[in-house]
Amino acid sequence: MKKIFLTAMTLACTTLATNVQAQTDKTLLPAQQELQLKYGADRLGKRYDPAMQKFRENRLGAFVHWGLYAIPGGEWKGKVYPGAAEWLKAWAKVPADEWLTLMDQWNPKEFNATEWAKMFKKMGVKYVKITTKHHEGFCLWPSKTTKYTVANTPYKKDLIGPLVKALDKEGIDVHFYFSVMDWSHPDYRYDIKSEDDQKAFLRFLDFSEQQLRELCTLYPSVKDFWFDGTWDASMKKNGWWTCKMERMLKELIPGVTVNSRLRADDYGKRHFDSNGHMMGDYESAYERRLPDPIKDLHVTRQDWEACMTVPENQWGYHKDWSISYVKNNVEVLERIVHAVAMGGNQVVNFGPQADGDFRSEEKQLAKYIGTWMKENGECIYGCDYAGLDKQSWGYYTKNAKGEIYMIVFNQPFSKMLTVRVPKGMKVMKANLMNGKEVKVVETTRNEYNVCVPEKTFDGPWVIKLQVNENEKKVDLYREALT
Ligand code: H76
Repeated sequence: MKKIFLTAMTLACTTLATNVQAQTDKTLLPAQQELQLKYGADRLGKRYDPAMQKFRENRLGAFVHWGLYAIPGGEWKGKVYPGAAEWLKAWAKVPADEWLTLMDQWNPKEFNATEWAKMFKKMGVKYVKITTKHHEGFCLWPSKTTKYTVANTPYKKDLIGPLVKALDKEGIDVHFYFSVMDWSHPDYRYDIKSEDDQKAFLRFLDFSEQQLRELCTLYPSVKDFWFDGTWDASMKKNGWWTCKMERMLKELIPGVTVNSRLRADDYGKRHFDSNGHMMGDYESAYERRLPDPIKDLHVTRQDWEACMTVPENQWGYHKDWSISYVKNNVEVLERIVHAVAMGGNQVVNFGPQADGDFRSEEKQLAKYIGTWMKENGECIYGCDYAGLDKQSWGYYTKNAKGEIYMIVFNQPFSKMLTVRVPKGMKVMKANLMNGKEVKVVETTRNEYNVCVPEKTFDGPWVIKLQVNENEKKVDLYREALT
């Protein structure tokens, strides 16, 4: 049964991983009932090549949303709009031509790629996702495909090139954000309602392809493409293009990773195809939210990456952060840990000012995260879902050696941290990150209390557990005998 299905998949797709694993068990059809898709998943299950392993092990990234919207910073003609600053053109109903005259003011004199790379290095991020072009259509690189680029501003110079170079030098992977939806292009269509619409949209898709090819040629060290603005009916009716682009990028940049948001299948189904298989290399639907640590454990079996804003919903620079709740350092950290504890990555957003510098709140946050990561990063990088039931004190992660970390966000009054383990697993030892041992008491079958240290820490802190799973095998053996 599986064999017939695999043969069909091989015909339809260029690549096929050896690991066949269900992605979203609930939605999967039995193999023989699967629809034949031309533009469905190119692969079943996770990718295990070195580039994908690197993507996964990175775990912590930064997002940079930078464009013309940084100039008005959420304010248009004296009115401050509380919506996302990078959408100001839409909130204030500014016509495209008028919006794009902001280019005359684009001159980020304080921009210093080396300083940016150093800040991110100190923060402990392993990759940075940069908006090469957001919905407004303004390109941060001197594209030959349009006049709306940095080349035609007072600044004149490329911004992507120096950033790629500086980040590469620090050993930080560069990921490109690319919005397919483009408010600057006359051929963009939200929907296809006539033949003319489709003709125009095909021209637009060709233009987008040229831009993507250009990015690959100019900056071949790019590691990932993160697509956005792919939700319109026009895109859903042209799923073939998303499939074509993923394959093209993979040919141009060996090992490149692509997010699920790019893709739509033959029926316009997005992220996961009509058979329930994930398209692209990792799920990118967790935007400003995270899977539930108890109910959504299915994500631990796939690759996924979440992204988050520091205020409620501001990606680009907004001059007034007082209009919405701003997450504190610990909340940002908790979202990073929460993602890794469920086998995902977390990307923290930055919205640089129009002058090329970062606002003080973001610099301070980067510093805080960096200090914490320096001390405790081993519970994040290369770590994964630990397979233990979530407890109210915080989160577990597990490293490649099978050692388990407890990341404590809520200190219990009891001074005891409950750890429940699967049958056969034993907790042998518990240590703080400074090496100091803490007491572990076995309280009942498969349950332990780990004692909170006398002197606890200002912020979230970490305990490393040595566990012994040997007994599990013995148990299974015994069970097999009886
Ligand atoms: C909606 C939307 C867009 N997706 C986020 C990642 C931001 O780029 C936001 O503008």
